[in-house]
Amino acid sequence: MVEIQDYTKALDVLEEYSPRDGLHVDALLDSDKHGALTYNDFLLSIVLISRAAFPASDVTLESRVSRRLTIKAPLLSSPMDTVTEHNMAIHMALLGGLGVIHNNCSPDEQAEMVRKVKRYENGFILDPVVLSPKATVGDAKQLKAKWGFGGFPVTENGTLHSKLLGIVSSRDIQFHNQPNDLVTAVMSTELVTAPAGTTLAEANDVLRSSKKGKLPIVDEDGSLISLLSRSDLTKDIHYPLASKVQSKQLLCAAAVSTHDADKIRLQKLVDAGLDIVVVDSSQGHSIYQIAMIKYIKREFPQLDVIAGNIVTREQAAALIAAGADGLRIGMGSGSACITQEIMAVGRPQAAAVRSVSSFAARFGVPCIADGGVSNLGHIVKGLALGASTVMMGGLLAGTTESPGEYFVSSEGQLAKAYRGMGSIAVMEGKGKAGDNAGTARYFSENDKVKVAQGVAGSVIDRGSVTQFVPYLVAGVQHSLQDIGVKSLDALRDGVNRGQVRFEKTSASAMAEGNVHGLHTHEKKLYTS
Ligand code: NAD
Ligand code: CPR
Repeated sequence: MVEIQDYTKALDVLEEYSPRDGLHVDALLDSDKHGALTYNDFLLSIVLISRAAFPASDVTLESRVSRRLTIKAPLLSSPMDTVTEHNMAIHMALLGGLGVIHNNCSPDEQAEMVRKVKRYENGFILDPVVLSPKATVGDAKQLKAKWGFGGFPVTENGTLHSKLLGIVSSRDIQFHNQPNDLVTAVMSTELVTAPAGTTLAEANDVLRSSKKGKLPIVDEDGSLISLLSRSDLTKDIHYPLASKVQSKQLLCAAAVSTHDADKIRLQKLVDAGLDIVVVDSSQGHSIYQIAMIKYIKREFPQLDVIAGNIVTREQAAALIAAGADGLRIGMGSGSACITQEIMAVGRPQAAAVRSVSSFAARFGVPCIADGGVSNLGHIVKGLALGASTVMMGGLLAGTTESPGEYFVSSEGQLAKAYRGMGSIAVMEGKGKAGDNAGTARYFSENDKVKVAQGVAGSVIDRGSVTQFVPYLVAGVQHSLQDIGVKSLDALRDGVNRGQVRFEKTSASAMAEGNVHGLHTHEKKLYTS
């Protein structure tokens, strides 16, 4: 029998129900009731935020990566030697995210990578590579190979703030087969320049109309004070989300360990222009890490420090008290990780993210949900639980921009190496291809027996991050559109106020939520 005849009363009748359908996030993550959960154990279910119509492209994903620095796409690549070197860091930053350069290399090599990221895109290039009139064509070719760009100004003293004599462009040297000839023999001397004080917009106009590749900015004596590059202009158009600092250089992050020797490494990274340092350890709550955070805050107050890895409020409190500007959450959740199996420590990632990030939020300290992300939905879940950004290793290791070469796997698929940073291969200093070309990390070298916390393996080809990351960004935007929120702040607010609800899933519910019952299917995730 129908109890209520008047269907227009449906919304009024709904008000009689309390609590609302679905679970509040804290009820979902009540470990007394449900145990500790991870991403696959729940779904965002009932969305009570009213759905004003707006396109997914209206959703902004701007989020803080550390106390002082904000990025437009909340996605980070992990400081692992099969994931993030300069090429990945440059592309992650161009696409609005951030790559953290690994430290399984010499301090000089790591600093060189930081330098490459910082030099990659500039508004005004304040420290351009400058040649002296005594430099040869061979020198210019070597510099082009090293930096990946050509177009070097030549000044009287071979330095900035010295009289500009000409510019050696890539075309000037490309087919010049006399490497010992001086650059002055091939450089262009008919230069279009702009005076000191020119604004970026004015300088861009001059570059556009001059059709030249580079625009030197000179003072009244004709001395070079900075440079503007045409290729940087087009990068601005292609990469509207790019993560930049005020100088318009790309944002750059790199990892250091808690070992004392890494203080020298850090100085080199800072000299190369580092913006964010990630103190990398499997167990962040240690006297070593606390000492390192305090040292960095004292010696490099301009640098934001991300500390970790941690999974509990207690660990978070210790690192926040030491001065951490951001926290990295995840112990044992990584795809190449055997920490939980071998060490019996860790925490399911959803429980860890909620617990740490809700505590850290009270101090305005943003958190990174690191590890265990194997699909787009996991990114949304990490963000919904309170993380400001999400860090990925395995998901990005198969992209063109990760270090290492593709190879054909025994199953005939294109693949790349991926390995945990506490795997035997890394501890023994094996190169990424399994050779001995790597640099042994500074582990507990006194230990006679090396105990692995991760494995070495491979992941399949994922194409370029220039397609993959925009797919992840668009996917998160669509998810937030479904939820009915236009920003990550609104998402977190909706979750905390119980407007965005959750549902705990079961194994059979998960099976239902995935493709099932089809004879065959192709799982194509995106087109671009
Ligand atoms: P670590 O450098 O933090 O620790 C290695 C050893 O050195 C430990 O025994 C530690 O106590 C010791 N140590 C650290 N600082 C010291 C100091 N100043 N003086 C004396 N001894 C010191 O490296 P790790 O924790 O073994 O991690 C190695 C890598 O593997 C990292 O990249 C880490 O992110 C990764 N990892 C991550 C997880 C995870 O769950 N997130 C788990 C395992 C490994
Ligand atoms: P996935 O994105 O591959 O799931 O996880 C990446 C994260 O795994 C890294 O950012 C790091 O925190 C963690 N990790 C790296 N090496 C590890 C080892 Cl040897 N053991 C456990 N976790 C590791």
